[in-house]
Amino acid sequence: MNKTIDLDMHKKVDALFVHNYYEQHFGIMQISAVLKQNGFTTDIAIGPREYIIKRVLAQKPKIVGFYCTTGFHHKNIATALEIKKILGDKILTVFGGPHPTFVPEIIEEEGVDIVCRGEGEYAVLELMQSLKGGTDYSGIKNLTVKKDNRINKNEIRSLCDIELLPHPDREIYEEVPYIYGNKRQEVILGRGCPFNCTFCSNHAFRGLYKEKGPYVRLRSIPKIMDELLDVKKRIKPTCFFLHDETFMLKKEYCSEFLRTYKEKINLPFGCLTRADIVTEDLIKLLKEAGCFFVTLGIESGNEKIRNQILKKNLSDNKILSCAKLLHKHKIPFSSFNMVGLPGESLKDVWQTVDINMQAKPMWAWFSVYQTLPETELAHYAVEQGYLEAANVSERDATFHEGSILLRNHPEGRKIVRIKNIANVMIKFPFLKAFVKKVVINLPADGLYALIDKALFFIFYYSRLTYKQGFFRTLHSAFSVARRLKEFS
Ligand code: B12
Ligand code: SF4
Repeated sequence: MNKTIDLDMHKKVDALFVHNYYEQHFGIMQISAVLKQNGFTTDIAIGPREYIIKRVLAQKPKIVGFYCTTGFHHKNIATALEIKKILGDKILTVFGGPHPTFVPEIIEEEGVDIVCRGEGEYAVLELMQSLKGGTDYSGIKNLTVKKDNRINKNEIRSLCDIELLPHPDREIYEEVPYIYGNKRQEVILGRGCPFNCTFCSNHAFRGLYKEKGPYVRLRSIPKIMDELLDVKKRIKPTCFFLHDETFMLKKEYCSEFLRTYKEKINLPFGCLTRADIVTEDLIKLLKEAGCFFVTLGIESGNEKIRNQILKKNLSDNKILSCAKLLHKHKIPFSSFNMVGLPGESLKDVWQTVDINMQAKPMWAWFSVYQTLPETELAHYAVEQGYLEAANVSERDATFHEGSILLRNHPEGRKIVRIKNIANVMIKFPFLKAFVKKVVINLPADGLYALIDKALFFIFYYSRLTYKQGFFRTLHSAFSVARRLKEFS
């Protein structure tokens, strides 16, 4: 990409947003839609630090807004500091997303002017209106504001009525062709999840929003259809992916959604679910509506870890019967699994491989567990002495490679090797004995990581980029790999 031409293309804007991965981001698309509805201009910059700084200088926004998940915050804070060093008071750096929500103390960092805790649509709108009108913005709800050497931490506002929000602003990605023109378009039907899994931020979000309105919300089906029809017309995707964790929980809503989707949209779609909410009737409905892929969480093969430590509340039986039904109705699926959980032994990790060998997913997604701030499992890891409290938000490797928790584990390297070769064993179970005896004792870590990536492309990525053709899929995979490298 020629960055000079690229920069010339980008006009002056009111708000410029930044995030660190190469996928659509709903939080930013939603904030941008509300800003545009109110007459403000927005854009997005994705790329290495120098590129983001050039874009800020070229587009002269009033605010630069960073979406931040835990682990990526250091890089964003460093970029913000560089921007502040050049532009000083001419710009405000605003941080939002899960990390600033749970660690608002990042406001003390030199480059950070404002932190947004929780939902950002109306907080950012009020901020922009205040900047336009020249009024004081230090008391806006959800914002923690550093101004005139003082820090104002404001209260959390009520949860917004998502039915009243405009459709997410997909146009913000117009200059990022791989995202905007992606043949697989992402969709979110609602917000929130009612479960209490200890490793996930959902219970922490629910705590933040206590008495601020219903946490689990779904948009009306006509509103969603209106959005999808519009996307279908303008972007011409070959499939959709529904990112909601639990839209199938409400049986009536779900049946009505699937029936209307088939009638009005009629494109293949993938979705997430939990094994314990899937019934045979529901699977039939999914199949009829065009579902080509399902992802479900197994997390750990050890039932005690899964239910007592992770509080997943899901039995082996439920997982295996759900897998059986999906195979019966020919809906391919993938599973989410974690290794390196606090207190987990090598034997427990083998159990996770075993349950996947029985369930036979098309792809078993294995990642190394990373602690998330304000989650029950992170508190447990600290209480049990597996981790210093100060390290909960720190990362010394990506979730593919390792974690601070695993660093001190006597079998840490072997656990990562099992993670990297797990899918080979799931596809070719006869290799398990050989892997267990020989392969995990050989220090060929680079090779195992390569095998993991190659299989990921063949079994998983090609399916998720449904019907894009081999070369486009290959191109997409390389674009993502190249971009990820830029951020590492
Ligand atoms: C879809 C999704 C993804 C997608 C797309 C990301 C996205 N956000 O769209 C993909 C697959 C890429 C992804 C990747 C990852 N994800 Co993810 N993801 C989600 C999920 C399920 C939904 C996000 C979403 O769209 N929510 C709906 C929108 C409307 O809400 P929102 O994003 O929170 O945005 C609102 C506010 O946060 C705020 N806001 C957001 N951005 C900004 C920016 C500014 C400037 C301001 C002011 C406000 C603001 O306003 C928004 C509107 O109200 C969430 C779960 C969740 N409950 O949020 C996890 C979640 C965000 N993911 C999580 C994680 C851990 C990851 C990964 C690290 C996983 C991994 N192992 O790779 C990567 C990190 C990627 C990265 N580089 O940051 C964690 C983050 C926890 C944390 N403390 O950081 C979450 C919370 C799930 C969990 N396990 O608890 N993810
Ligand atoms: S079911 Fe999924 S989204 Fe819901 S709390 Fe558990 S891990 Fe989080």
